[in-house]
Amino acid sequence: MFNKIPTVLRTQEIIDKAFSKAAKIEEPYHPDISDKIRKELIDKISTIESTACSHLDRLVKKFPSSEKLHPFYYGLLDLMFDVDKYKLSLGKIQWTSERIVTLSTDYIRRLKSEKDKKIMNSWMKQYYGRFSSLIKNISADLEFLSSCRDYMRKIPEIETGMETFIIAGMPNVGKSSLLGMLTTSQPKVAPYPFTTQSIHIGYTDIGYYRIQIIDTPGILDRKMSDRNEMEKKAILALQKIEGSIIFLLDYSGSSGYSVEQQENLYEEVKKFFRKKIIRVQSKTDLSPERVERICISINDKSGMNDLVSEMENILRGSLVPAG
Ligand SMILES: Nc1nc2c(ncn2[C@@H]2O[C@H](COP(=O)(O)OP(=O)(O)OP(=O)(O)O)[C@@H](O)[C@H]2O)c(=O)[nH]1
Ligand SMILES: [Mg+2]
Repeated sequence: MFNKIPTVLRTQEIIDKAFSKAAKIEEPYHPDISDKIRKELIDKISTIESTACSHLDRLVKKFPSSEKLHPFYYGLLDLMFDVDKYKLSLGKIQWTSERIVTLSTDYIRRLKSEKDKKIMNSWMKQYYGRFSSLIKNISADLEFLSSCRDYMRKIPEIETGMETFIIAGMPNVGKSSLLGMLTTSQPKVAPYPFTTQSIHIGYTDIGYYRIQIIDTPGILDRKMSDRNEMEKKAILALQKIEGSIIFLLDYSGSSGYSVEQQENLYEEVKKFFRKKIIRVQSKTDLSPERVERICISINDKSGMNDLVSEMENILRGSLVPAG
């Protein structure tokens, strides 16, 4: 979605592009010199209008409108810049495009009923000036939208309509190994705003369902109180994704985190996300004592069927109204 936003030309670039196209217009031979000039000037105005307006209209069309954004994306955008300012800037761009059409129509109409070459040329000069100042008026908006675009393109593309499982747990408990086990192809990797980490997204089918699994290294593996405000909000955006959480607990001691630390994080994730959570004990080849109902080991590939059928139960349940 965000990859389709075109490069935002700046004020001077739009003016240069429009004027240089207009400069190339030349009427072929015409018996009447003032007819020739008139035709030429009218063509120039139409060219300037269409060059500028097609760029501005494309911006308005291709920048996602904030009302239609999924709350996940809205949350992340709102962190970075004022969404009201974003709306206002797009509105100004659209208004300017409409003004350029009106201005051009007006000058074309004046030229049509004029015979005097000098007057025609002076109108043309006036048109150039008024067109330029309309464009210069949106300088700051173009600048602003251009930086929005740079930011938006870095936001990970999550399929907001797809059933999703988010893998959480302390570092080193086996999250990435599990993602690799559950999904077939290489996961997509995308930097996550305001965190030092990237998220990894994989896809697979469970029963009839196409699902998305998100591995969140460095994101859901630390206490929220250790986070700054921006990080907290960026993490909270994940809450807006419909889905459930697979929480890995490593009782083998090999992750370097105590059971207590892991339970604390579990409580926090539960509180923050209020989503269904599947507790899964990992690395059971190292510590065979089963504590959780679902136990897996990546090394001896055990327990995957149990986990997958639990995921399927949740998927089925999500289609049945609660209660
Ligand atoms: N013995 C054993 N080792 C495992 C198992 N699952 C993962 N590991 C090992 O545990 C280590 C950490 O696994 P990762 O999958 O990278 O863990 P992670 O939770 O993604 O770690 P971070 O991304 O750092 O948070 C790796 O050396 C894995 O090979 C398992 O089932 N059994
Ligand atoms: Mg990992």
